[in-house]
Amino acid sequence: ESGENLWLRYDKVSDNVFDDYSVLETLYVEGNSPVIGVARNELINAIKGMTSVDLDLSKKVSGSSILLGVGLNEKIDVQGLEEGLESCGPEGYVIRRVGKDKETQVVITANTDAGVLYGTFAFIRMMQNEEDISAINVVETPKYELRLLNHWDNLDGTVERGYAGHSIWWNREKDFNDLRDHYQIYARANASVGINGTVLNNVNAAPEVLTDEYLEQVVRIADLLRPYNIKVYLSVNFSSPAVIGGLEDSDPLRDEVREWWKDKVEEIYEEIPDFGGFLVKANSEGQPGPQDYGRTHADGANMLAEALEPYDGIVMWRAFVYAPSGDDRAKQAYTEFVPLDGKFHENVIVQVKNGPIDFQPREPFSPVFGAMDETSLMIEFQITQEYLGFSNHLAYLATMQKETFESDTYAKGPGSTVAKATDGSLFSQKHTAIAGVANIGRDVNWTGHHFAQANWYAYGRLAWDHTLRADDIGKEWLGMTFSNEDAFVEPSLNIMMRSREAVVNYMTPLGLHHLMGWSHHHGPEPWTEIEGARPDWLPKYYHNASEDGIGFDRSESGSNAVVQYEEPLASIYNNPKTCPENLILWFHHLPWDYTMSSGLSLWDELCYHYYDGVEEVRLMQKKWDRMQGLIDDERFEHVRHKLKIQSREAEWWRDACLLYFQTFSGMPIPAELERPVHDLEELKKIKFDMTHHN
Ligand code: BDP
Repeated sequence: ESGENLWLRYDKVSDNVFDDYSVLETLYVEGNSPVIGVARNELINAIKGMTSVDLDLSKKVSGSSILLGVGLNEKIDVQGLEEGLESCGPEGYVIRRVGKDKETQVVITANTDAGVLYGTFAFIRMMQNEEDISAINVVETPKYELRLLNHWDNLDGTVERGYAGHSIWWNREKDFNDLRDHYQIYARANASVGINGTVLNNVNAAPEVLTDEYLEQVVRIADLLRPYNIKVYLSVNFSSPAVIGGLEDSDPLRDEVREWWKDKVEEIYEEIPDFGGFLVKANSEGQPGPQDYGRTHADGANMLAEALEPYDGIVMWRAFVYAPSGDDRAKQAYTEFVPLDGKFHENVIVQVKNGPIDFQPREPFSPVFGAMDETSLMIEFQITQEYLGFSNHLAYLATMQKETFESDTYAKGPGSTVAKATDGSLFSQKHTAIAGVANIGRDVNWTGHHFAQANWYAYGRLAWDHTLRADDIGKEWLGMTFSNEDAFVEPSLNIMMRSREAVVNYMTPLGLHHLMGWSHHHGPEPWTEIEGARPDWLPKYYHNASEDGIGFDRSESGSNAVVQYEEPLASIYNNPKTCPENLILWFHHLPWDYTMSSGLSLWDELCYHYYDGVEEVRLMQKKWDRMQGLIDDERFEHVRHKLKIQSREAEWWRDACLLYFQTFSGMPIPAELERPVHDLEELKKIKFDMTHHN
């Protein structure tokens, strides 16, 4: 039980549904493209695993059968099929069941082979979850057109912020063909949730990825993923023309540079006709970009867009920009990008992190959402847990992503959620897209922590449909990955659903952020001082703790970041009395004795949150221990072990932050709470060694 097969295990279904499921005996397939082939094989294997039935491939529609393919509406007269197909778009699907018992048909159809593939996986998922399939009538359309994973994989095989081993893509030890089976699991897993694109290398991109040596590998990967409807994309380094092309510079307005990109793009499309396009991190954290030549982000993005345009390629241009000398870091993406609204070519999508700073356990949504109505904007989430305990902590991220999706930007009045501001329903975007920074590595279970697989899964499900509920997705995943038994699913889901808030509480409650260790970002270091370091990379920049109080004043008396939000949000955030308390120290610097809505002082409230976080993890441990025997021992023990680490680290976080902040507040930890188990001076000496955690 290594976990390698993710949620695609296809174990035998229970007696409750067995009879109904095993009625389906024949399979009629329309079409024979590689994509349809994948759908067909998946269905055959899944049904075999779940019901032991070997589906008979039939050349005509007869008996109790499953029908799969494009254009079935012309073969079989089923009410509602036409309408479904008219509304489900290029990658959506329609599933209908007609007839009964031995004369029943399940029709899985779509406008394209890709839609059929997704419909097939959806049908399999229903069976994995033992749903009632006696009267299926489903029409589904994905909310975003491009649903991507971003791998932050380096060409030397390491993974930036990867906690599940080395890169699956850039690996010299093994021959591509030896990894084929493993890659196929990756491809199936993505197809099963509808992910249709993957960026193969780190946003901190090595220019060499565009040289023959590496492009060969890209071609191999593209060929392998194509039948699963997954396109490959590359992160590119803006200085590539100079570094690998030998040009004098990479000025986007110079003809020679533009030609170089056009030639490079042509070269790529010769080998990969459906290549997706480029992802670019420019003029951000030391990466080169158009501003090196006095040009704008739009100049840079448009140059690449022009090169890609003849092939329908896309540029995803990141808005993750900030400079140490500038204004409040939280304001900088908005300040730089909003004035460029309307200046980007149609095949450029500006990729914006969910929050204004950087993937913290809790941030408000980035104010860029809703503020650029003439630009295609996409949201970027981080699935890898850089700031949420690496692969050691169980933190189910769907609840966090839902929080962002459902945040109201008020861009076009109430109800203008971040989801709507990015999925094309509020603004007429040329393209809609979403990206998640992958948590995948070469660990046998792919993600280090068995429960981190849920974050890959849930991201994909939400990318398909952001209106799905986090608990429903969690339940699906548990059922497919471990067991459908209530005795297991209920408590385990409960653990998942409380996990993210637990992390927020023991790490950064009440809107605190970026208190983590210098550079590696693991563990608490609110005290860090590093000579000559960028101030905006140090926790003190964010928490501002002093004898006067704690928090970042982003109200109008401070950095005034609040005005980047639409009214009434700007006013709500501006006033500590109306600001949601879970973000209060994000927007305000408040005295230690400030009275919170609970009636407690800010200091006491902070203490209770930190202690709560630790208690929550202990509760998660207790709940998990009861799962023994309900699933296999191997995965049970693995998770148990990880929870122990999480519990210890939660205590470490709590003690470190509270003992450190106490040096300013001078106030006691409330009497009924247990005493810290660490000494501040001891904790300050801990030097985290990355090598043990990668
Ligand atoms: C930060 C990471 C850094 C990434 C950067 C990014 O610490 O490794 O390169 O985000 O998104 O959170 O570009």
